[in-house]
Amino acid sequence: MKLTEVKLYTMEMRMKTAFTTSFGTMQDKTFLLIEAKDESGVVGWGEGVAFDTPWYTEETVKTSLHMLQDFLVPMLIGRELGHPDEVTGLFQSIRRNNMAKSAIEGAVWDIYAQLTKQSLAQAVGGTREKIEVGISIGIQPTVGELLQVIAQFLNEGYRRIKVKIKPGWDVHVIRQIRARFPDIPLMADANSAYTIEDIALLKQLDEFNLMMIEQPLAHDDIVDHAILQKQLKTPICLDESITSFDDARKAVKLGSCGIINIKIGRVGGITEAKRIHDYCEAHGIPVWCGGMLEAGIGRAHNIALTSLMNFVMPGDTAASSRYWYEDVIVPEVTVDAGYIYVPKEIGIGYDVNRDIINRYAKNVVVIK
Ligand code: OSB
Ligand code: MG
Repeated sequence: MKLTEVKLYTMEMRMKTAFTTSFGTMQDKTFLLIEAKDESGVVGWGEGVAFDTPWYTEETVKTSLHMLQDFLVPMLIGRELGHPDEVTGLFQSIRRNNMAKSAIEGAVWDIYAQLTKQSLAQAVGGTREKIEVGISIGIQPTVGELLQVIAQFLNEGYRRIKVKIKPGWDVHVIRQIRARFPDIPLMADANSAYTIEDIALLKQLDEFNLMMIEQPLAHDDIVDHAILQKQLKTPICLDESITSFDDARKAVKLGSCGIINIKIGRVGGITEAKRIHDYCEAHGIPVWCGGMLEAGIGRAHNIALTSLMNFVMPGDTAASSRYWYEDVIVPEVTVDAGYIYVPKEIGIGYDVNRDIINRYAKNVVVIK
């Protein structure tokens, strides 16, 4: 495998509805698509999951573009690669910038799957035929509206409801959800909105039988989370705090969480995501696949990863139509009775729709 040309598309697509978390609201989504060509002519696709603001992590679309254009892609072009796992090693000399790394690494995995005539799921070692799907619901203007949105997604078959919380939108909201839906699989994601001073408040969430509380404390913390976890019955799930295999290993050792949300972009690629998956499997830590409001290519990569056996809890990778009027892949991702069927076709298992990509691409950079 040897890359000869890489195209970086800056996409601008408007989501059907705004998505609000404790850190802000997003609706017009800017993101990168990566088209990488191998010397044999095979084309692989990757998606950058950085947002245009550095709210979730420090990366943005522009920092990703800079890293890819000036450092990461030039390291790969013209270099013989035996396996996509080698990309992570090559990128070790570059600090962090995990979403930029992952965008091109995903395209290399796609090429590798095609060259070896496997589906991407098979190439990563996944064996599930279908994966369980949950939904992540942003903060709504009123609790009444939130209850309506939850009812609608339950009706569409989603198997787990995740709601976003923040100070002032937490215990009373969860109480009303539980009053209306006493038995649904329910969890809350704070996106780092609390501090260790909030232990008393967070302990109040224990009475609602949540599957987990996701990332209550600082985005880079595992120490306070370990202190908090000792005082909570509800498992903590770490998202932002896990940016690598070593982060996961240390968090598990410290007891900072009972569950890990794996996002390919946050940890720097599929290879690192698999390592975290395997470590957690060996240590009895359930994992699930988080989402970054992806378009179809990122969604397809998430589906392939989630076909690994320790993805035992429903993920956030919902149907394309939950986010987009039209997706960049054909067919779009659909959810059937709460499951996505893992494609068996060679590569990502969806066709890329170039008309749509060209329509929403605001800029294209070609690197040879
Ligand atoms: O914390 O998981 C998160 C969306 C944007 C940034 C961070 C998060 C999320 C979500 C939605 O929860 C996931 C999705 O539906 O793709
Ligand atoms: Mg999260």
